[in-house]
Amino acid sequence: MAVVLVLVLIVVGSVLFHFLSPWWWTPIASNWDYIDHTIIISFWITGIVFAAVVLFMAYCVFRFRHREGNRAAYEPENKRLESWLMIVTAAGVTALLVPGLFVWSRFVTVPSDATEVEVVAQQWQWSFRLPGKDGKLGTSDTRDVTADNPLGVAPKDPNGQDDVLVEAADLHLPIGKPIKVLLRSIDVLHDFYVPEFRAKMDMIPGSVTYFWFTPTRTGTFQVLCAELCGQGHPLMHGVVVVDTEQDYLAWLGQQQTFAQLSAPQQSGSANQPSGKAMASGLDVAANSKLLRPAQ
Ligand SMILES: [Cu+2]
Repeated sequence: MAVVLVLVLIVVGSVLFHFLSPWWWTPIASNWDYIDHTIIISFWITGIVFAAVVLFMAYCVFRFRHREGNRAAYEPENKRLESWLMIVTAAGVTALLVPGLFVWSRFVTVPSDATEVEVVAQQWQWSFRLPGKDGKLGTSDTRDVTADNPLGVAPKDPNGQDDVLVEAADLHLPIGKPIKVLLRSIDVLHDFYVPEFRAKMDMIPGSVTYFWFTPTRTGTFQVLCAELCGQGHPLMHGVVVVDTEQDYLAWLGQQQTFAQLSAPQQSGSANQPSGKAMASGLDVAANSKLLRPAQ
Protein backbone atom coordinates (compact mmCIF):
# COMPACT_ATOMS: atom_id res chain seq x y z
CA MET A 1 0.00 0.00 0.00
CA ALA A 2 2.89 2.33 0.69
CA VAL A 3 3.97 2.02 -2.95
CA VAL A 4 0.46 2.95 -4.14
CA LEU A 5 0.46 5.99 -1.91
CA VAL A 6 3.91 7.08 -3.11
CA LEU A 7 2.88 6.74 -6.77
CA VAL A 8 -0.29 8.79 -6.25
CA LEU A 9 1.64 11.43 -4.30
CA ILE A 10 4.20 11.69 -7.12
CA VAL A 11 1.42 12.52 -9.59
CA VAL A 12 -0.38 14.97 -7.30
CA GLY A 13 2.92 16.62 -6.31
CA SER A 14 4.11 16.96 -9.90
CA VAL A 15 0.84 18.52 -11.08
CA LEU A 16 0.71 20.91 -8.11
CA PHE A 17 4.36 21.84 -8.63
CA HIS A 18 3.69 22.62 -12.28
CA PHE A 19 0.81 24.97 -11.52
CA LEU A 20 2.08 26.53 -8.28
CA SER A 21 5.81 26.75 -9.00
CA PRO A 22 7.21 30.30 -9.03
CA TRP A 23 9.54 29.35 -11.91
CA TRP A 24 8.15 30.03 -15.31
CA TRP A 25 9.35 31.62 -18.55
CA THR A 26 10.50 35.18 -18.59
CA PRO A 27 7.92 37.41 -20.31
CA ILE A 28 8.31 37.08 -24.07
CA ALA A 29 9.94 39.90 -26.07
CA SER A 30 9.65 38.63 -29.64
CA ASN A 31 7.13 37.39 -32.16
CA TRP A 32 7.80 33.72 -31.27
CA ASP A 33 4.77 33.05 -29.08
CA TYR A 34 4.25 30.06 -31.40
CA ILE A 35 7.16 28.43 -29.61
CA ASP A 36 5.50 28.98 -26.22
CA HIS A 37 2.25 27.49 -27.55
CA THR A 38 4.10 24.43 -28.83
CA ILE A 39 5.79 23.89 -25.47
CA ILE A 40 2.44 24.24 -23.67
CA ILE A 41 0.91 21.60 -25.99
CA SER A 42 3.87 19.32 -25.15
CA PHE A 43 3.38 19.95 -21.42
CA TRP A 44 -0.30 18.98 -21.65
CA ILE A 45 0.31 15.81 -23.64
CA THR A 46 3.30 14.60 -21.64
CA GLY A 47 1.59 15.64 -18.37
CA ILE A 48 -1.58 13.70 -19.15
CA VAL A 49 0.39 10.63 -20.26
CA PHE A 50 2.65 10.82 -17.18
CA ALA A 51 -0.34 11.06 -14.80
CA ALA A 52 -2.25 8.31 -16.63
CA VAL A 53 0.69 5.87 -16.66
CA VAL A 54 1.70 6.42 -13.03
CA LEU A 55 -1.92 6.27 -11.78
CA PHE A 56 -2.45 3.09 -13.82
CA MET A 57 0.64 1.62 -12.16
CA ALA A 58 -0.77 2.56 -8.74
CA TYR A 59 -4.08 0.94 -9.67
CA CYS A 60 -2.36 -2.27 -10.82
CA VAL A 61 -0.20 -2.47 -7.69
CA PHE A 62 -3.36 -2.19 -5.59
CA ARG A 63 -5.75 -4.30 -7.68
CA PHE A 64 -3.35 -7.17 -8.35
CA ARG A 65 -1.61 -7.21 -4.98
CA HIS A 66 -0.54 -10.55 -3.56
CA ARG A 67 -3.32 -12.58 -1.99
CA GLU A 68 -3.14 -16.19 -0.84
CA GLY A 69 -4.40 -18.62 -3.45
CA ASN A 70 -4.58 -16.06 -6.31
CA ARG A 71 -3.00 -17.04 -9.59
CA ALA A 72 -2.16 -14.67 -12.43
CA ALA A 73 -3.90 -15.35 -15.75
CA TYR A 74 -1.48 -15.62 -18.68
CA GLU A 75 -2.62 -13.51 -21.65
CA PRO A 76 0.15 -13.04 -24.21
CA GLU A 77 -2.04 -11.39 -26.89
CA ASN A 78 -4.83 -8.85 -26.68
CA LYS A 79 -5.55 -7.47 -30.15
CA ARG A 80 -8.14 -4.97 -28.96
CA LEU A 81 -5.92 -3.48 -26.28
CA GLU A 82 -2.92 -3.37 -28.63
CA SER A 83 -4.88 -1.52 -31.34
CA TRP A 84 -6.08 1.03 -28.83
CA LEU A 85 -2.61 1.55 -27.43
CA MET A 86 -1.23 1.95 -30.96
CA ILE A 87 -3.89 4.49 -31.97
CA VAL A 88 -3.57 6.57 -28.79
CA THR A 89 0.26 6.52 -28.94
CA ALA A 90 0.28 7.51 -32.63
CA ALA A 91 -2.16 10.38 -31.95
CA GLY A 92 -0.06 11.58 -29.01
CA VAL A 93 3.22 11.49 -30.92
CA THR A 94 1.62 13.25 -33.90
CA ALA A 95 0.22 15.98 -31.66
CA LEU A 96 3.69 16.43 -30.14
CA LEU A 97 5.49 16.69 -33.48
CA VAL A 98 3.15 18.47 -35.89
CA PRO A 99 2.92 21.89 -34.17
CA GLY A 100 6.75 22.00 -34.12
CA LEU A 101 6.90 21.46 -37.87
CA PHE A 102 4.64 24.47 -38.48
CA VAL A 103 6.69 26.61 -36.12
CA TRP A 104 9.97 25.47 -37.68
CA SER A 105 8.70 26.35 -41.13
CA ARG A 106 8.01 29.93 -39.94
CA PHE A 107 11.29 30.04 -38.03
CA VAL A 108 13.43 29.48 -41.13
CA THR A 109 11.29 31.51 -43.54
CA VAL A 110 12.84 34.94 -43.17
CA PRO A 111 10.68 37.94 -44.18
CA SER A 112 12.10 39.81 -47.15
CA ASP A 113 12.34 43.09 -45.19
CA ALA A 114 14.46 41.58 -42.40
CA THR A 115 17.77 43.32 -41.68
CA GLU A 116 20.81 41.07 -41.35
CA VAL A 117 22.80 41.34 -38.15
CA GLU A 118 25.83 39.15 -37.62
CA VAL A 119 26.56 37.61 -34.23
CA VAL A 120 30.10 36.38 -33.74
CA ALA A 121 30.89 34.04 -30.87
CA GLN A 122 34.32 33.24 -29.56
CA GLN A 123 35.67 31.90 -26.29
CA TRP A 124 34.11 33.61 -24.32
CA GLN A 125 32.48 36.72 -25.62
CA TRP A 126 29.91 38.02 -28.08
CA SER A 127 30.53 40.53 -30.85
CA PHE A 128 28.15 41.89 -33.46
CA ARG A 129 28.24 43.43 -36.93
CA LEU A 130 25.50 45.51 -38.49
CA PRO A 131 25.26 46.59 -42.12
CA GLY A 132 26.29 50.17 -42.84
CA LYS A 133 24.73 52.68 -45.21
CA ASP A 134 24.70 50.24 -48.12
CA GLY A 135 22.43 47.91 -46.10
CA LYS A 136 24.78 44.98 -46.88
CA LEU A 137 27.20 43.07 -44.72
CA GLY A 138 30.59 42.47 -46.25
CA THR A 139 31.92 38.93 -46.39
CA SER A 140 33.95 37.53 -43.54
CA ASP A 141 36.20 34.58 -42.92
CA THR A 142 38.01 33.15 -39.94
CA ARG A 143 41.17 33.22 -42.08
CA ASP A 144 40.97 37.04 -41.98
CA VAL A 145 40.90 37.11 -38.17
CA THR A 146 43.86 39.06 -36.79
CA ALA A 147 44.47 41.08 -33.65
CA ASP A 148 43.33 44.19 -35.55
CA ASN A 149 40.42 42.44 -37.26
CA PRO A 150 38.98 40.17 -34.56
CA LEU A 151 35.77 39.41 -36.45
CA GLY A 152 37.55 38.44 -39.67
CA VAL A 153 35.78 40.95 -41.94
CA ALA A 154 37.19 40.58 -45.47
CA PRO A 155 39.54 43.60 -45.64
CA LYS A 156 39.10 44.15 -49.40
CA ASP A 157 35.32 43.73 -49.63
CA PRO A 158 33.82 47.17 -50.34
CA ASN A 159 30.50 46.08 -48.76
CA GLY A 160 32.28 45.50 -45.45
CA GLN A 161 33.98 48.87 -45.08
CA ASP A 162 30.93 50.65 -43.69
CA ASP A 163 29.80 47.74 -41.51
CA VAL A 164 29.26 48.74 -37.91
CA LEU A 165 31.32 46.63 -35.50
CA VAL A 166 30.32 46.08 -31.89
CA GLU A 167 33.16 44.15 -30.32
CA ALA A 168 32.50 42.52 -26.96
CA ALA A 169 29.90 45.18 -26.17
CA ASP A 170 26.10 45.50 -26.02
CA LEU A 171 24.04 45.06 -29.17
CA HIS A 172 21.15 47.45 -29.67
CA LEU A 173 18.18 46.66 -31.92
CA PRO A 174 15.18 48.77 -32.85
CA ILE A 175 11.76 47.56 -31.71
CA GLY A 176 9.31 46.18 -34.25
CA LYS A 177 11.74 45.51 -37.12
CA PRO A 178 12.41 41.94 -38.27
CA ILE A 179 16.02 40.89 -37.77
CA LYS A 180 17.81 37.99 -39.42
CA VAL A 181 20.70 36.96 -37.21
CA LEU A 182 23.63 35.36 -39.01
CA LEU A 183 25.51 33.23 -36.52
CA ARG A 184 29.25 32.63 -36.77
CA SER A 185 31.75 31.12 -34.43
CA ILE A 186 35.45 31.69 -34.86
CA ASP A 187 36.62 28.90 -32.58
CA VAL A 188 34.35 26.17 -31.13
CA LEU A 189 30.64 25.36 -31.00
CA HIS A 190 28.54 28.04 -29.29
CA ASP A 191 24.80 28.73 -29.24
CA PHE A 192 23.21 32.17 -29.36
CA TYR A 193 20.30 32.25 -26.92
CA VAL A 194 18.24 35.15 -25.62
CA PRO A 195 15.54 33.54 -23.47
CA GLU A 196 13.07 36.42 -23.94
CA PHE A 197 13.29 36.02 -27.73
CA ARG A 198 12.58 32.29 -27.35
CA ALA A 199 14.85 31.59 -30.32
CA LYS A 200 18.23 29.92 -30.21
CA MET A 201 20.60 28.30 -32.67
CA ASP A 202 23.97 26.55 -32.64
CA MET A 203 26.96 28.38 -34.07
CA ILE A 204 29.31 26.14 -35.96
CA PRO A 205 32.86 27.12 -36.94
CA GLY A 206 33.10 27.21 -40.72
CA SER A 207 29.42 27.73 -41.45
CA VAL A 208 26.81 30.43 -40.96
CA THR A 209 23.54 29.46 -39.30
CA TYR A 210 20.60 31.83 -38.94
CA PHE A 211 17.14 32.52 -37.58
CA TRP A 212 14.92 35.57 -37.51
CA PHE A 213 12.76 37.38 -35.02
CA THR A 214 11.07 40.71 -34.42
CA PRO A 215 11.69 42.35 -31.03
CA THR A 216 8.29 43.26 -29.59
CA ARG A 217 9.15 45.21 -26.45
CA THR A 218 11.94 47.46 -25.32
CA GLY A 219 14.27 46.32 -22.57
CA THR A 220 17.66 44.90 -21.74
CA PHE A 221 18.03 41.18 -22.30
CA GLN A 222 20.83 38.80 -21.51
CA VAL A 223 22.52 36.73 -24.18
CA LEU A 224 23.51 33.27 -23.00
CA CYS A 225 25.67 30.66 -24.64
CA ALA A 226 23.61 27.47 -24.74
CA GLU A 227 26.41 25.17 -25.88
CA LEU A 228 29.12 23.95 -23.55
CA CYS A 229 32.12 25.74 -25.07
CA GLY A 230 34.97 25.39 -22.61
CA GLN A 231 36.10 26.59 -19.23
CA GLY A 232 34.60 30.10 -19.53
CA HIS A 233 31.22 28.90 -20.87
CA PRO A 234 29.18 29.93 -17.79
CA LEU A 235 30.66 33.42 -18.00
CA MET A 236 29.83 33.92 -21.66
CA HIS A 237 27.21 36.60 -21.25
CA GLY A 238 26.22 39.36 -23.61
CA VAL A 239 23.54 42.02 -23.65
CA VAL A 240 20.92 42.90 -26.25
CA VAL A 241 19.09 46.17 -25.72
CA VAL A 242 15.85 46.67 -27.62
CA ASP A 243 15.38 50.40 -28.11
CA THR A 244 12.80 52.75 -29.47
CA GLU A 245 13.82 53.91 -32.91
CA GLN A 246 15.08 57.23 -31.53
CA ASP A 247 17.29 55.62 -28.88
CA TYR A 248 18.53 53.12 -31.41
CA LEU A 249 19.58 55.88 -33.80
CA ALA A 250 21.42 57.68 -31.01
CA TRP A 251 23.31 54.51 -30.15
CA LEU A 252 24.06 53.67 -33.78
CA GLY A 253 25.46 57.15 -34.30
CA GLN A 254 28.13 56.46 -31.69
CA GLN A 255 29.35 53.19 -33.20
CA GLN A 256 32.37 52.78 -35.38
CA THR A 257 32.61 51.23 -38.80
CA PHE A 258 35.09 48.62 -39.93
CA ALA A 259 36.94 51.25 -41.98
CA GLN A 260 37.20 53.56 -38.97
CA LEU A 261 38.46 50.79 -36.72
CA SER A 262 40.99 49.68 -39.35
CA ALA A 263 42.15 53.24 -40.08
CA PRO A 264 45.11 53.53 -37.67
CA GLN A 265 46.77 50.49 -39.21
CA GLN A 266 46.20 51.80 -42.71
CA SER A 267 47.18 55.42 -42.10
CA GLY A 268 50.33 54.99 -44.19
CA SER A 269 48.35 53.84 -47.20
CA ALA A 270 47.46 56.47 -49.77
CA ASN A 271 44.40 54.83 -51.21
CA GLN A 272 42.76 53.14 -48.22
CA PRO A 273 40.34 53.67 -46.75
CA SER A 274 38.47 55.75 -49.26
CA GLY A 275 36.49 58.81 -48.20
CA LYS A 276 33.30 56.90 -48.89
CA ALA A 277 34.33 54.03 -46.70
CA MET A 278 35.20 56.44 -43.91
CA ALA A 279 31.56 57.38 -43.49
CA SER A 280 31.01 58.46 -39.91
CA GLY A 281 28.83 56.46 -37.59
CA LEU A 282 26.25 59.22 -37.77
CA ASP A 283 26.24 59.01 -41.54
CA VAL A 284 25.70 55.29 -41.21
CA ALA A 285 22.81 55.91 -38.85
CA ALA A 286 21.16 58.26 -41.29
CA ASN A 287 21.25 55.74 -44.09
CA SER A 288 21.00 52.35 -42.48
CA LYS A 289 18.36 50.00 -43.77
CA LEU A 290 17.26 49.49 -40.17
CA LEU A 291 16.04 53.05 -40.09
CA ARG A 292 13.55 52.82 -42.86
CA PRO A 293 9.99 53.20 -41.66
CA ALA A 294 8.11 49.94 -41.27
CA GLN A 295 6.31 48.87 -44.42
CU1 LIG B 1 29.91 29.58 -25.93
